[in-house]
Amino acid sequence: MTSKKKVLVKVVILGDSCVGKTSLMNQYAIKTFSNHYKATIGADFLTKEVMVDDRVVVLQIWDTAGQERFRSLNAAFYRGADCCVLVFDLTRSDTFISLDNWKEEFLIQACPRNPENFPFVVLGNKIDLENRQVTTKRAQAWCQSKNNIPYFETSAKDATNVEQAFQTIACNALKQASQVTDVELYHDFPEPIVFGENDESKSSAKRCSC
Ligand code: G3D
Ligand code: MG
Repeated sequence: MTSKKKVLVKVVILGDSCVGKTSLMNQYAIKTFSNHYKATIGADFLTKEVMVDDRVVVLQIWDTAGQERFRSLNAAFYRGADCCVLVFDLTRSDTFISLDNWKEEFLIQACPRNPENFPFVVLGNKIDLENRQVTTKRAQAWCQSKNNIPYFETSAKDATNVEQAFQTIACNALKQASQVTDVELYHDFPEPIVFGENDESKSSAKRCSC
């Protein structure tokens, strides 16, 4: 087995229960959506490789195992994160209002070196549903007021904007991780981890640019 130098970045996904965090991660990393999905099962994170400019980035995406319901996430969940994805449900304005708390909780727990410039990305999920309660304008205004956080409206169900959102997440996580010294940044990894059955998901890495 050959070994390549790759950059590992950690991404955490936060937001109220049932907004679609696990479904988004699965849609991106495994390209599946299950209407019957009930809870987060198994591993604490998934990994997926992407090309950002000329670098292979291993995105380590951390999802909660349902503890967000009790606001009792372990400190290890937040530690060392390079990007935080805040998810709300476009059909439930209470989940949008919660973003302030999730952002604050992240900054308290993760304690990043430069909290003002820490990269967040906001996803308004379930765009495929009709009964929306949060307008694009309202969500964009919130993001702009928080130092211009990138905003995407997504559907984990039909994959709308999921790839695009995670490309931005990967780019911003890499920029954040690049502020760490190269010694800390580079890791030796075996050949790509493969998800899914189809040929597309077996290709080693997706390409994007910042
Ligand atoms: P969570 O991880 O944030 O708690 P889940 O959320 O990913 O478990 O999703 C919660 C419910 O929302 C699930 O429905 C899931 O199928 C649904 N869901 C997630 N994303 C979308 C989306 O983009 N569109 C639609 N229409 N539904 C979505 P159930 O019924 O299994 O609880
Ligand atoms: Mg979940």
